[in-house]
Amino acid sequence: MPFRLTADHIAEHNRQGRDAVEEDFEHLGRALRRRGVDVERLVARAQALQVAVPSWGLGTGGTRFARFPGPGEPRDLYEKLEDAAVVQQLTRVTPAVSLHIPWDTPDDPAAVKAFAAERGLVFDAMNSNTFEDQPDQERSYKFGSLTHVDEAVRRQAIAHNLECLRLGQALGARAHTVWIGDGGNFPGQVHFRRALAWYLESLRAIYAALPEGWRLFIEHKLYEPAFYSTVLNDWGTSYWVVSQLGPRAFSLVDLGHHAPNVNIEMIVARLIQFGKLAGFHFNDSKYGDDDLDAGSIKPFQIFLVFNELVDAELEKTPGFDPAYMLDQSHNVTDPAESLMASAAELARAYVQAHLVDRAELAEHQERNDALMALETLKRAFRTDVSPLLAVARQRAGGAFDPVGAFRASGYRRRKDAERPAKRRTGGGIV
Ligand code: LRH
Ligand code: MN
Repeated sequence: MPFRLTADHIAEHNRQGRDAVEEDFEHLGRALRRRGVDVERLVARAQALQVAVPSWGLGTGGTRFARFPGPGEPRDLYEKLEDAAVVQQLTRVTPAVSLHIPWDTPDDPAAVKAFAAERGLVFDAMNSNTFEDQPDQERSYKFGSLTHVDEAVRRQAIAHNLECLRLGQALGARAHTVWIGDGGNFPGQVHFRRALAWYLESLRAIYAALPEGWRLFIEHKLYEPAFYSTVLNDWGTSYWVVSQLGPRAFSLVDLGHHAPNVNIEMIVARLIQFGKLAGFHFNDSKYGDDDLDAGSIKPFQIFLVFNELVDAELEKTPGFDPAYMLDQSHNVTDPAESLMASAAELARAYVQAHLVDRAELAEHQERNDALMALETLKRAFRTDVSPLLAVARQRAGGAFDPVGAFRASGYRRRKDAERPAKRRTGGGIV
């Protein structure tokens, strides 16, 4: 029988850390009470956060130079779901998995759905892939897909997206994300206006096939794999397209898809105000689309993004229902550990954003007191909410310290014994 992490493993590890966490939690509770904040309200917020993990993030990622697989790698969709279940068991904020097709095409959707459900998992947004050619593919995507000059290639790419919708329906998903790498490497290679017109025309065909109750997410990206022009290059173009498509189309923000130093939290505020925010692919980056662990490079930026999200949440902004997903490439860490740490960083930023005294902030903004306005945000960001995040996880059946409990269980070592490396099936960012 494949090894499975049990509640006993988690309880055993929690026992070791209980006294310290509870002491810190009491202390934090007292400090917050002095600020007029009820720590239990924040525990409930921490437990309410739901983040989807990317199926392609459960195996070791790589770069164009190399990929160095780790021990006990998941070798197929079922083993990826096993690992995703462990991430959920320990963090209690990642009950959904986002599949990438054809990297993780379910051989038997009903069986995969049951396998996932038995492990407390559901399926989040589907992801299509027309940025690489499949062995049996008739026409190449070398020069584009949904915006290719050849209508037959565009039709082939549309058909692939419709197949993703069909698979997603069988799995119980309710959203579909389209990211394409279409663009050019040299001036003159792509006609900017015609390419965008073909993009909209192709997306209209996908939008028209959306199942009842589904949402369509489109994901912009400044560059890569195209290095001169990208058809869906920025949030403005994305907003125009989703406005043309209709009420069930939204713009998804991948934090790594912007030029350095772009004010992403302001883009988030815009898309919220325009009622067109799909949600996020959370990760972090130093230079380009590095797909590093969320909160590992710019934790203040993730806090400022959640500050905009919580502001809208508290104002009960109509139609505000963002989908939170991680989209990372784990090249040098254990993928499960990175996903657990990243999910915890999102919960931290979300709870800290709920710590912002918004009445005080509004006063400082009214009085143009820039310093005190910033100080009001920084006070929340400086608050170490680790004890309440740990208690929130433990009360929900998870671990005070997910990575610690994961390592203590020997899960990866045991999987290494169970999963003799075989030729890797299923893709992922290489
Ligand atoms: C593109 C992207 C997109 C996924 C891919 C794996 O950079 O962010 O969301 O399809 O990564
Ligand atoms: Mn992404």
